[in-house]
Amino acid sequence: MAVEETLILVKPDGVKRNLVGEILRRVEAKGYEIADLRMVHASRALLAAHYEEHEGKPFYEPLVEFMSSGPVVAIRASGERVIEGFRSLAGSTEPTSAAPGTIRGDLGRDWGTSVQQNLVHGSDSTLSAERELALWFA
Ligand code: IDP
Ligand code: MG
Repeated sequence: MAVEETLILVKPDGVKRNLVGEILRRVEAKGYEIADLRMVHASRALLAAHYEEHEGKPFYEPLVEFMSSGPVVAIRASGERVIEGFRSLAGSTEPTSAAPGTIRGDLGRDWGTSVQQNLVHGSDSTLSAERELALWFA
């Protein structure tokens, strides 16, 4: 297995709740390397490109709105199977039912905004990782 890179985002809820350090801690504790990191107040254009697969879905507009509501922290993480590994650390999409031990399961819940505020994003494939890293670390 080759060393991979993935894009992790600490979403605006994670930044507002001062969980950047806790999330980075979990990534580092797992043994992944933080290869690059920046804080970004994302433009609509960047978010539209990032979430292009979700365009037209009912949650798309509110999601883009939420993601532009404050700064996010973009992280280039690297390591053996880090794409799958970070998705596992993050937990399933819905924070209320995400497994304990995961970022979303331990730190997130339903804030009345159904699923949307789930603290982190992680690329879901090598293709997405390449595409997303190019967007956020242009
Ligand atoms: P993922 O982040 O676990 O890969 P995706 O299905 O790719 O989940 O959805 C992207 C993001 O869109 C989610 O992380 C969440 O913030 C938001 N989202 C997904 N499904 C819903 C929904 O049904 N309602 C509101 N927001 C949603
Ligand atoms: Mg996704």
